[in-house]
Amino acid sequence: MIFKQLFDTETWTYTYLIADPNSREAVLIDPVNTHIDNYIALLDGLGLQLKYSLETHVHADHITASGLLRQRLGAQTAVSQLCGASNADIQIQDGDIFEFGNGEQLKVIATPGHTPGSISFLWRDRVFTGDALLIGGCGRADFQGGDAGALYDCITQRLFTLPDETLVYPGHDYQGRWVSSIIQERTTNPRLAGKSRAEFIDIMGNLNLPKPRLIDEAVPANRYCGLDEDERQDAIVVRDANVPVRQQSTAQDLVAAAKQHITEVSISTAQQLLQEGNIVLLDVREESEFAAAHIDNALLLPRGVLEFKYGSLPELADKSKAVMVYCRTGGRSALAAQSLQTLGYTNVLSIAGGFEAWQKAAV
Ligand SMILES: N[C@@H](CCC(=O)N[C@@H](CS)C(=O)NCC(=O)O)C(=O)O
Ligand SMILES: [Fe+2]
Repeated sequence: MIFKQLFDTETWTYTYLIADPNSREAVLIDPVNTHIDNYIALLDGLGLQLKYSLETHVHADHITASGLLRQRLGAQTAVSQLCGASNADIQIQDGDIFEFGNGEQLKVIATPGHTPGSISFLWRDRVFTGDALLIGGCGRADFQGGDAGALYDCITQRLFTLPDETLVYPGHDYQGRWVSSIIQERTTNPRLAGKSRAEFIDIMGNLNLPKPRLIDEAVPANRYCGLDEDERQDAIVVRDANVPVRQQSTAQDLVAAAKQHITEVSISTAQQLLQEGNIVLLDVREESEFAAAHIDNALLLPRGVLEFKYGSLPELADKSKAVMVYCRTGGRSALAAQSLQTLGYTNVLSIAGGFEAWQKAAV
């Protein structure tokens, strides 16, 4: 078998690659977005096909690469159903088994407490514990719905009951350690060895750790497999079983193709057209983006529901009237403009560079 433990020096995160050298099928556990190109090069170099990108939980300290791995390699993304990450391909439950290669199995053990959706994966003689059980420690339980009592229960009842020699591979280590074992943690982990549930809860309540640096950015992004708002909308991978994944269209390909069929206008032209009036301005971003800030007099029509909701806007009743669309950077609006043309609108424009360019021009 192929097994690699990878480390992200920025966030002290471990990522694991497991692969079957015969079938060439591979699995990644907890990939980090900044390493996407390294993963692709590694998989390519070893001639591997990524089947699953698995998460031990919704991370607070780094952004997952799973959405990018889905887009670029066609991997299936999976995270616990308790994580609120509804666009992951697989919503994991306790006891689920991921099969890959020639009969290889990764078994899911629910290990809540660091977060409600935290899970561990058991493969052969190894357990990947995410941030439930760390080497000589454990994940904190003071944010993201953490629960120290639940953490104590699952570590003592589900992890410490695995065979003594089971190797423990954690989601992080902040002191350069790589691997431990169940017997080592059960007998020497200072937060757990010989500690009662109440003592553990007390220890966990007094860690006084600062918030992870990236928490406000990472948690929302990880609920969408690590994709930002624009990428989520544009993350359309056309899957055709007859075409190898690497040759299939990516969101960028689809946007580039749409731009061949629509008319883009610069910010200054857009400003001028709005001043002249008699043009419908459509914001095709998500409601939350629109609520944060938008161009005056724009109407909200998110790209994802455009075909279903355009009929409810009286301003769009006349299909010969000029319509100008924008999004954050011009990708979604290119696709939206093309959709409007397909729906029969004859005079559609898309603002190049989107709202970001609009705001820059206003400074
Ligand atoms: N300093 C780190 C924070 C690290 C952190 O809080 N890590 C979490 C896991 S997401 C944890 O449970 N740490 C346990 C500990 O530090 O004892 C950062 O800013 O990212
Ligand atoms: Fe974590």
